[in-house]
Amino acid sequence: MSRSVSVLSPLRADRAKSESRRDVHLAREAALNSKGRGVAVLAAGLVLLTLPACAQAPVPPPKPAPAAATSADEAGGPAFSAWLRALKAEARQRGISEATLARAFRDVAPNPRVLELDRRQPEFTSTFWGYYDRAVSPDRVRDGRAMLARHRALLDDLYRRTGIPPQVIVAFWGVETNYGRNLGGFNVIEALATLAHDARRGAFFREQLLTALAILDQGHIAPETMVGSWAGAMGQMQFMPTTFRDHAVDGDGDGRKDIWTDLKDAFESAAGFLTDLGWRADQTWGRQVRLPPGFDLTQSDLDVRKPLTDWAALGVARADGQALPVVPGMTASLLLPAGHEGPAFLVYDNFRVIMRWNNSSLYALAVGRLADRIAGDGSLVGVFDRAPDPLRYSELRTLQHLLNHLGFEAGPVDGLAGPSTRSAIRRFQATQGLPADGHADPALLRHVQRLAAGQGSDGGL
Ligand SMILES: [Ca+2]
Repeated sequence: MSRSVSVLSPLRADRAKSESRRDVHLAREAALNSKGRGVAVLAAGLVLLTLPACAQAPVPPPKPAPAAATSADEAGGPAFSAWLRALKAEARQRGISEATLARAFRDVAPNPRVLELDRRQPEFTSTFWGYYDRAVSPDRVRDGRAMLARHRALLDDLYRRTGIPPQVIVAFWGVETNYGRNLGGFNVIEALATLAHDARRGAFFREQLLTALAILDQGHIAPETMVGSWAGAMGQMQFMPTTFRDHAVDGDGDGRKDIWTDLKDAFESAAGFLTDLGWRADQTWGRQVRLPPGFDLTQSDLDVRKPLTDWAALGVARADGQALPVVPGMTASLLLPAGHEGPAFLVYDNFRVIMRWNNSSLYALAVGRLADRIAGDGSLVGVFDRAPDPLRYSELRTLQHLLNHLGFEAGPVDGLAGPSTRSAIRRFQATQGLPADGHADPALLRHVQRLAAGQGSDGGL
């Protein structure tokens, strides 16, 4: 085997930690799928290839294992070696020192595990409960409250200067790395070099790699301790290198932006990033709400924005039944992430700020709710079926095909529950006398299949 294995084995001992990150990434991808985007560039700089695009694009077969290297330069084989020489030449042109390059790339070779994680294709779409109950678990809430208490002085000082509430910083920290317990077990330079050398999204990851090298060259962190996710998200708050470049802050004034081991730097950087993304200090992210009987569910869409006063006029109240706050000029959207039988949320501008950090409404709901729980709020109000069956991606495509077949115009059969699919579901639900929440789930698919098969048969399921 190449010598990279022995060098990286301590990191690979952390694989179990990176596996728990995987669920977060899967949920991110599934949520991105619902946005109907091919390659989504997240605000944090994370790029995640969405699965249907993944399924449609020609996916190169896994590369053979690298041949045994005879020198560090040849680690990963001659093709990688030649690619690396060109990469280093570009890095030198950007002013990165020879010493940094030598140290950063010592024993670096393409990591098959990174490619494996990059190419995985989950079978099931994410459900709200599947994501939420892990991201906002009782342990996560308890630990978050302990972390809030432990770092209170630091966080209060940050709040006074930036307006970002302490519980919001702690919630991002909890969702991103479980309060620093899971920074990812990958050597960032090796992971990024693997993805940059790979053909699929090489240009994006090449820029991330060159940026990571500049971060090393500036002395913020040593190459050996620059660990991150398989996709190169780094430190306590999982910043991609370009996010670090544009938003990281030296909180303690020691000249280094150490978002890996210095919490002052990490918290300050998160607050700076949120400020740059447009966080409004005078508002929260949103809240759980109660809908009146007979509410027009077609209004539940992130694309529908109304003043709070309009929602109140439609009978929307706080979850406990109290009236909504009256804030002139404040707009909100209504979300039913688990369909009409699940909880309802009104979300505000700061919800969209969270989605600029990570473009997933499930992620944003988890961060917002975890922040509220850490600050002392109770569980969601209501009794819900928390274990609905997830829908397979293949079933979502079947659903789209059948909706099109029945004349409901769901758009391309792409396995993405985007706006056109949701609209088609709403129209179908309306004709069937079902609550028009636009929510795709196995029960809806069975209903559509029955209709398509005619005569009320079970449609072959
Ligand atoms: Ca510092």
